Amino acid sequence: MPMKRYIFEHCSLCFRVRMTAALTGLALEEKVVLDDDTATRVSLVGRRVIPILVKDGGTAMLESMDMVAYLDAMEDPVLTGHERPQISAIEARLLRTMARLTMTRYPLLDLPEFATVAARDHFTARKRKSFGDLAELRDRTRELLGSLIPALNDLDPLIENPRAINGRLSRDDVRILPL
Ligand SMILES: N[C@@H](CCC(=O)N[C@@H](CS)C(=O)NCC(=O)O)C(=O)O
Repeated sequence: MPMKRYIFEHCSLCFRVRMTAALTGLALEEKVVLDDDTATRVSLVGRRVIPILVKDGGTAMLESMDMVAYLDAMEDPVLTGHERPQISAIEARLLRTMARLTMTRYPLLDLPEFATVAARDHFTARKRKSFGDLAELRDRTRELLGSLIPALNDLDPLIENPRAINGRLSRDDVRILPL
């Protein structure tokens, strides 16, 4: 059984896996799961989670950074640079503040995980439950962008090189670029 990743295109954790596969040149099969398709994920790993990497032989991985480490170690590693704790700290701040900007917009996009009306409605209902009225949040874009700026300002001087945040490609690039 060839290696296969199960993803949502909008999901930044899923992008970590895509990005690492692209950087390492590994050809993985890809399946974009519909948002309301819980059954596929439950049948693979017993619960509704994404990304999932099914390795050669059929064992499934559930943690995106474990998948990144696994894929990078398969042939010639590319994520060889050092990591900095400041980058993970900014990642956590960005994740907290950006969801109200991003999650409210994803269902407006033509993404394969929303290929059916039921899948798009499912996502919208899930996010409404977590964040409240999505259109109302979109109306607050200026204010929400303002709350993102301090973390971006702190990130800016930490970027050592436009091609690699710490000067040489590292797992920190996989943490930050998808965001
Ligand atoms: N620690 C896990 C977290 C995975 C996770 O939280 N995935 C979210 C999507 S970003 C999820 O599965 N949400 C439930 C769902 O979408 O059904 C990882 O890094 O891979």
